Amino acid sequence: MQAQLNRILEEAKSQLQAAETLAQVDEIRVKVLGKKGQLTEILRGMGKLSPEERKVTGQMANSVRAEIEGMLEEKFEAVKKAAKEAQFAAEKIDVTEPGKDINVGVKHPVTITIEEISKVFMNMGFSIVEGPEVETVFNNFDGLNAGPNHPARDMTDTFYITEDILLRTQTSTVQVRTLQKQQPPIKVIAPGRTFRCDTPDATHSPMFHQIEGLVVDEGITMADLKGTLDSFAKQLFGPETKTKFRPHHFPFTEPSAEMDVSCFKCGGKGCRVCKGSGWIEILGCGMVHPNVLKVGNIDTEKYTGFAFGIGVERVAMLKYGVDDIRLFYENDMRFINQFK
Ligand code: 2NL
Repeated sequence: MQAQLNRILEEAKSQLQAAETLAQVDEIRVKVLGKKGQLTEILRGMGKLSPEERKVTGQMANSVRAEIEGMLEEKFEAVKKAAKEAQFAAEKIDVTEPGKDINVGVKHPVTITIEEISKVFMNMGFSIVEGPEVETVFNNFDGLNAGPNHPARDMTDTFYITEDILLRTQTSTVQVRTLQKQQPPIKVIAPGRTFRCDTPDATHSPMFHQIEGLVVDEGITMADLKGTLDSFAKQLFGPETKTKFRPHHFPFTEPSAEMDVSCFKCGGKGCRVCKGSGWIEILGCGMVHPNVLKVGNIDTEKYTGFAFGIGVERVAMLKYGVDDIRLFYENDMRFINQFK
């Protein structure tokens, strides 16, 4: 029986040494000290022994039990401590580790161009006005002196929603609203999205952006128009830039003109950007037609004005050397990220 006790002790010792988890330690406790444990069985069987044997074996059993209990306690604490250390190690935060890169967006080239153009005009005292993309036929055509038979009203050029409602084909609609709301002096630019029923190709898109400008005050002349737009061209394309005005026709201005700038790439000698001519067409402009001023009940004897319209994508394509307008709308990040 004493040999058995020794075996139990040695076995418990070696098993406890190998144990790694609380569950394993407890399993050993149950196996040795549990109700049907090895040691419990021996103590139970001691009744059959002679009093002397019982005394010696009892003492030994008690000391073995004490030793095993001590070892269990010790191992229990050790395993608990190891588990805690492992948890701390796993949860350790390295505050010196570099952070993950945040993917910050970039401005779209059309946005950059609108902001650049707007800044030039804001520095010259213009305010920015905005209006809806879904508009009345009146604000888009009649109010701009484009009579009932004007070709631009054609279904093939304009997205009509109903007979009286359409997607604006130019941002002049915002200026018609301004004329109706406000008496002169008026000095505004209207940037925004515009829509025309075009099949997309390298230079056409059914949705594009415009910035239109409008100035109305006493004594405004063609000289104000030329001075303002020449200064704008020099600020956007560089101080060496020259401008020239070619006669043109728009229903909402009289006289009307288109403004060309000397090529910012070759300086006017002729290159691929200006197609050899040395000049690049940049905007349409003119003196506001009296019929348009009348829409805002503005006294056409007292007040005159000038207006202009700039195609944003066209300017962006020229400035950044983009040869296909569709690239602006595909949102391929390899394209967009080049304008950081
Ligand atoms: C172009 C031509 C132009 C205007 C827009 C305008 C607005 C009012 C009154 C008179 Cl409220 N005119 N806008 C005038 C001339 C030309 O745009 O080719 N744009 C890309």
